[in-house]
Amino acid sequence: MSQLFAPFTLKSVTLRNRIGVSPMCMYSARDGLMTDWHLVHLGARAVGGAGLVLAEATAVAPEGRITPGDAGLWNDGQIDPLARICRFVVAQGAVPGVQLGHAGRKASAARPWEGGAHLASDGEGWDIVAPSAVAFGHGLDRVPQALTLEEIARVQSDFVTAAMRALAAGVEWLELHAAHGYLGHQFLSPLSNRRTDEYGGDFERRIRFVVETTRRVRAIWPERLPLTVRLSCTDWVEGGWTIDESVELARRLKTEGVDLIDCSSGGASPTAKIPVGPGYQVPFAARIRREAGLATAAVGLITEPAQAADIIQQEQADLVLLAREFLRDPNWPLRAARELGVMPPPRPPAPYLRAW
Ligand code: XEN
Repeated sequence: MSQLFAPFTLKSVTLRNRIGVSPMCMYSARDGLMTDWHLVHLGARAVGGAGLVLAEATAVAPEGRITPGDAGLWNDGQIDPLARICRFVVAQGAVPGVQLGHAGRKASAARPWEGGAHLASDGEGWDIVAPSAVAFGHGLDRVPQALTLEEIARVQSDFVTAAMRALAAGVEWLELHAAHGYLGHQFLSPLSNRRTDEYGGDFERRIRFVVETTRRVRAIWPERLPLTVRLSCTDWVEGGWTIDESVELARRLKTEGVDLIDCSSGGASPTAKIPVGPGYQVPFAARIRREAGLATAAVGLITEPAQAADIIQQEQADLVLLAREFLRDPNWPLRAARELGVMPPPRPPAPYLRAW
């Protein structure tokens, strides 16, 4: 049988297969509250057979939202809408997860379909913060305020409190977002981190924010539940964050109790030349898995059932996370099982049985 449909156990959580829904921003929340849109978006993919359903980058503080439409977990009122989604996802046989994030200098932007540029703080936007007062550029041109040490500690506390709310909502798989040029990644990358204190400079100092935040979250996140970190494994820019650094960071995160690295790339620089193609980030997942001895998830232009099955078969990653392909086909896992001839085929929900 294709190993793509073999169960995967991480801590006390077992996924029915190796297929996850990658966290995808919907920009459709109101005041950080997930809406019916999120229930249908995430619920449909649980119905479609995904093993893991990860909700989008969810802001730990209002100023950490990418856009005014981002989901959040910065207040207790935001627990219930997420809890409703978790209950539905579990009822479909999938595991519900959430990605916690802070956008840093990429915050306060218009939704992509409204242009994606920074919103002014005297309009719909808000003041933005980052490791250093360096703008991203290309429409995200506002210069962020460099975080003080007190403010860094405050953001880390926000991650902890948001994680506690996720737990209260019934989330069983927690991912910390340290990729795609958002706050955690902004600390890691020399392109965005120009600090001269203990949070910037050499590798040890640039990783401090992510390592400390992870340690503080792991301290309250139950040992029985997986904690994962998404990394941009390279900036694809000379002088930027590298795959070698990602391997070493993964080793450190393993000792902090991280269970899996979700291996993406890019997002730190608008001028990066990224060789986008089928499975282009898979080699990062393979290297970290092999050299850091940690489970990995592969993501990025994984679209074909045979391609996904190969990644798992060749032990390049423990999981595949699909993003845009899941938008095209919420039933991708059921279709993949049929194409791969998986026996016995996974059962769709009873009301859909006659279509499969
Ligand atoms: C390098 C960008 C990867 C794709 N995106 C990721 C997002 C939102 C915008 C698009 C994220 O991680 N929240």
